[in-house]
Amino acid sequence: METYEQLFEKYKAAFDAALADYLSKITLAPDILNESFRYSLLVGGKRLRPVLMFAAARMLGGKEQDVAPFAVALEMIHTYSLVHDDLPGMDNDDFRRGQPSNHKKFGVGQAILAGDALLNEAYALCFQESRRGRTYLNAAEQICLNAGARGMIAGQAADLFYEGREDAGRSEAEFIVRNKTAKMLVSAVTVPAYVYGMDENIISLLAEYGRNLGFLFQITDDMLDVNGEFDKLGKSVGKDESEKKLSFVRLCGMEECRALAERYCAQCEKVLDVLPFETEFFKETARFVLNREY
Ligand code: GRG
Repeated sequence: METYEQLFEKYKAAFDAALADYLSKITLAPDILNESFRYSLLVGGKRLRPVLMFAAARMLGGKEQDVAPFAVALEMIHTYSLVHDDLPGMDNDDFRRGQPSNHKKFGVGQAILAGDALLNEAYALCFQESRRGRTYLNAAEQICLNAGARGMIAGQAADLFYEGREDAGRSEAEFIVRNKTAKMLVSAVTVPAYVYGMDENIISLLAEYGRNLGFLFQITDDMLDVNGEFDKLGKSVGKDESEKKLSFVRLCGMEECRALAERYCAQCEKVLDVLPFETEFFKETARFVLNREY
């Protein structure tokens, strides 16, 4: 029996192979776009979203290859969001995944374009997959909705808007997390269920897990911004405080954040217990996120 870590690494390796395969088929011009596009994709990252997507495919009786192009598309969208988030007009971060952020290496203009290219190529992949049939089309639509103006972008817009505003509170913070962080995780776990044409009840339980994991993920992210280490995180720390972000730490303090994170973790496990599948990997993932140092 494989341990959780071995299983995680197996899915991660399968994803890296799928990404390498995708990249081997495209060469972008000019060279600077080709380089900036690949740089942020290949510089590292936990690959949490594709790993969850592959694990969900297996849990539902399918295999990694069934959803590999969607996993590549989702990680490309995630990567574009990080490239744009690091720009001076947004979070202004010089490091990401332990390396200089895209704009530090290629300049602001090229980094904007690298992000745009990642997003558009991801959509092209979603369109290609949609040709496989209606269930793939449904899956592709979810990826686009969750990443777009009714999802991650809405969360990011609110995140920027509420910076430094004393009148913003818990419901605004929840809007940010639900959209900016959780919806991408909802995509990760629900896409295989859409592809396999599972019923609404299964999809909504998986989405509920993704939402709870998203809150857990963001709360631990906020806490790591206070007590995490640059060497482990690969990105700057202490920025939420200096930029007066509407973070959970700012709203509740560290102690209450830990209790809240534990509650979201327990909620993840509770939802998983209702699913008629072997869900241990997903429970372990919630516990990993609860205790993560990176
Ligand atoms: C620019 C539209 C737009 C959105 C940006 C991703 C994002 C939204 C902002 C980054 C800041 C942040 C705290 C986002 C919440 C989600 C999050 C913690 C992303 C980082 O994900 P990880 O830790 O990154 O999975 P790796 O590098 O491991 O892939």
